[in-house]
Formats: sequence, structure tokens, C-alpha cells
Amino acid sequence: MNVVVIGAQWGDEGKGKIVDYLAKEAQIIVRYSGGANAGHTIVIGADQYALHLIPSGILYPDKIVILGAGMVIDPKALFAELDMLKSRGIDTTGRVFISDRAHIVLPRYIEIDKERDKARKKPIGTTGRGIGITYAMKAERDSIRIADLGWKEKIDELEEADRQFLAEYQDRLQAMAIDLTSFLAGHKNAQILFEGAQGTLLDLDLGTYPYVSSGMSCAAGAAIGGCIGPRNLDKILGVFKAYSTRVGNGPFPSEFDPEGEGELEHYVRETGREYGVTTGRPRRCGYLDLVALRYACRTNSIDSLVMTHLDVYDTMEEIKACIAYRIGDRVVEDFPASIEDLNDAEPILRSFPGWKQSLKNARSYRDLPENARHYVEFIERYCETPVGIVSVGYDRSETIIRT
Ligand code: 2SA
Ligand code: GDP
Ligand code: MG
Repeated sequence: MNVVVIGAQWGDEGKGKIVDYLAKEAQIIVRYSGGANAGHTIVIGADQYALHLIPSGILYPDKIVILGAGMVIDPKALFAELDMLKSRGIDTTGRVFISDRAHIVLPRYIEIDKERDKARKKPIGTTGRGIGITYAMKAERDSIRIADLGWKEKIDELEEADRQFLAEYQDRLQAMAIDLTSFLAGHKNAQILFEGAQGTLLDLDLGTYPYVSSGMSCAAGAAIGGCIGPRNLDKILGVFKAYSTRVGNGPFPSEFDPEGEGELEHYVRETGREYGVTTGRPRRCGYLDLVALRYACRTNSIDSLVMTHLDVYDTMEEIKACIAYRIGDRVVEDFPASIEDLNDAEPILRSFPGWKQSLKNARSYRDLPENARHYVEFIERYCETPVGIVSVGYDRSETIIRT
């Protein structure tokens, strides 16, 4: 069975933790979008890893991991990450591959990304990793793919500094390059896990454009970025938090209001450790937005939801979730495309009683207190999608599979 794991909100839902957990049963893990903007955290006991380019799954000694065609790869960041893993005792030799169709981030794209975002009247708040510029060059058909590294005529067109940069990494990149379509066709019986980056609402097409990243965070991106046909994707899992976060600018209808909910925001940020894994920026926090989550279920054909960070609400008396928006005199239950509508949207909140006890040791769904199950089941009904996994802590072991 081939499983896709996507972010169903604005990223940082805990995809890294969940992909690592599910990777146990898989043989191949393919990251299909984004670049070193992503930060995927995995915690195993006292060890914490932050991955940016390498698929979560690398921590198991026997898994093959592949950087897919939909990715934009900064070679400097890639080899720094491989060095980091090596220094921490993770042997990656011979099991990290790159699709020969993946695109390369050049140093000057990183500079342009930073300058352009600063010059914007309303900055997007990019991570400054050259992501948008590389995807723009790709769309403009001026980018360099891994497969192009040996294409002398093409490389000769580049500026001297770019050629020097590529020459430094060329041999190592070529040694890792594969034809991903044929590789996967040759592993027909393998279980493949497709790992998304960022989240649906940061997807270039489905997200809150222009306040999005430039890759395909959606489930459909797994087929394109994973060089496999869409009918080969058997199951789509959408990861979401018990609340919402967003890092960077752009509309966020259910964001906690600093006047009145500032304390709640502080509590959620500190309890949930809501700081950017790549940039260290504090993440904006808010109520769970069910309008947005149902939109993610519909646009991604999510078969099953994975709820994370439920433990962050352990001490709360009352929990709220956004069930509709009030935009002017309209009540809206469908996620709008208009940024003006999203900026004007006032969340209509529904209240749920808290459970006021620690969930940390819960290992089966029945271990969860009734009020926690009530919250989970309301979400399922609203989204018309089951919640199959509940995460009650950042550690690999703090995971409940609902049977
Ligand atoms: P970019 O750099 O062009 O992709 O930025 C465009 C928008 O996409 C957002 N973005 C992210 N949002 C959440 N998490 C991401 N990864 C890091 C993390 C973020 C960090 O795991 O914490 O460390 O700041 C990520 N990557 C991109 C970005 O904030 C812009 O809003
Ligand atoms: P990703 O980008 O979706 O992989 O998520 P990040 O790694 O950027 O951010 C998720 C953060 O939440 C990390 O610090 C994880 O260790 C942590 N985390 C994941 N699942 C849970 C959970 O169920 N509870 C808590 N408290 N933290 C979690
Ligand atoms: Mg992240």
C-alpha cells in the first residue's frame, strides 16, 4: 500500500513525527515537494532531529529515502544535513537518492528571495531559502535539474559563480541521482510513503495565494513530485493540530486575538513549542479552523485524518474551534479564495468542555477521556472524515492508532 502524508493546515502539523512513525512499516520514503524551507521534527527519547530536505524515515537504518522531482534542492544544505546525520551516528550511505528531475537551488536565488521579499509592500515572510525563485525559474524553464548537471551546453550558459558552485557538488549529486519512475516501478511490492512539505493552505494552487509557498503541498503533488501515476496512491492521510498555527504573513481567520486571547496564544506557543524549525520564528497561533480543515479534506481526498498536539489542551477548562466565518453579513462555511474575505472573516466559535488531565500516557483511543473523544468525534462529523491516529506528545511513542 502506498500512503501519502500531507499537512492539512499551514504546515508544522507534525508530519515529521507521523512519517517517522509510519516509516516503520514502509521500505521507501519519498519527499515530494518543497526544499530546505521545511523543518520536520522527530523526537525519540532524548534525541531530537530537525530534517529539512532528507525524508523523515532516514532514522531507521534500513529505509531507502528519496528526494522527489517536485523538490527544489540546495546542495549545500543537503550535504550539511547528511553530515549532521553522520555526526549523530545515522549511516546514510547508499540509501539516499535524488530524482534526476529535481531542481537545484543556486546561491543567487537565495539572495534574490531575501531581497524580493524585503522589497514587497506586504512581505510574504518567506524562509529566505530561495524556494519561490527556484520554482519561478523552473516555470520559466531556466532552472537546472539534477539530470542537467552533465549537459555541458546548458551549464556553459550559466554565470561563472553558478558553474563553480555546481562543480563543487556535481559528482556527489550525480552519484545519488536516479530515474524515480523506473526505480519505483522496479519496487512494485515495496510499501512507499510519500511525505509532503508545508500544508494545504500553503500550496501554490490551493492555499491562501499569494501568501503561500511555491511547491505542491497537496496530495496530488505526491503523484507529480513522486514521478508516479495518481492511481498508485492508495491512501491519503491529512495531519492537523488540535489548534492552528501559521508562520509568515497572510490571512489566518481563527488567529488568537492579542487583545483578550494573548495569554492563550502565549500558553499554546510555549506548551506546543511553536517556533519555526528552520528560522526560529515564533509561530502565530489560533483556534482549530474546521472550515479550513474540511476544505483540506475535500481538496486532497483525505481518507483519514491524523490529529496531533491534543495534549497541548490538557489543562484547559474550555476549548473552542471555528465552525464558520462571519464575513460582513454573510455566514460562510466554505473556505474562500479571496484574501480580502479571509482578512475580514470573523471566526464563529463552538465551545467544548476540556478534559483537565494529562493525555501523555494514553496509548489507545479508549484511554482518552470522554471530553477529548467528544472533541475528536465532532471534528470527524464536521469534516466527514475519520480521525485514524491521535498524537498526544512529540515523542515517537506518544501515538494512538485507532482500531
Ligand atoms: P517560502 O520560504 O517561500 O517557502 O515561504 C513562503 C511561505 O511559506 C511558509 N513556510 C512555512 N510555514 C511553516 N513551516 C515551514 N517550515 C519551517 C518550520 C518554518 C520556519 O518547520 O518551522 O522555520 O520558519 C515553512 N516553510 C515555508 C513561510 O513562512 C511563508 O509564509
Ligand atoms: P512538520 O513540519 O509538520 O513536520 O512539523 P514541525 O516539526 O515543524 O513542528 C511540529 C512540532 O510539534 C515539533 O516540535 C514536534 O516535535 C511537535 N509535535 C509533533 N506532534 C506532537 C504532539 O502530538 N504533541 C506535542 N506536544 N508536540 C508534537
Ligand atoms: Mg515544520
